[in-house]
Amino acid sequence: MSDTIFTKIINGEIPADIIYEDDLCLAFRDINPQAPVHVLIIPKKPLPTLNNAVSADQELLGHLMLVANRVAVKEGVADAFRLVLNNGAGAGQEVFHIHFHLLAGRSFTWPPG
Ligand code: DGP
Repeated sequence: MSDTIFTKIINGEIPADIIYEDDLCLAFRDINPQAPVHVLIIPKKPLPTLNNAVSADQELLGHLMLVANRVAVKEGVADAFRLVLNNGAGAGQEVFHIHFHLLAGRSFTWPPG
């Protein structure tokens, strides 16, 4: 399978506004923000969808959520943010490399569109 745009960002082949990085993951600003704060948190491991995750990924997936909270604190939005994972094209997934959207800085409605 060819590299997604996110693998290219991980490899430094295309630029991104990276605000957090560690051995397991990366967080950078979404190119098409849907809220004043819109950050993507991605694992460095190229899992296409949550369907591809296995038990061995449990720690990694939990780590992504803890990093999302750390980013929210850093961005000053820890009191109110939305964390979204679109799984599959039917749910709006466009980049097939697992990512959480961290959205904050405006009010949100429920259910989401
Ligand atoms: P999703 O629809 O859940 O697969 O979200 C993919 C997100 O990725 C979408 O909000 C736009 C963002 N995105 C796509 N290409 C790039 C890129 O090259 N750089 C950055 N920073 N974000 C991108």
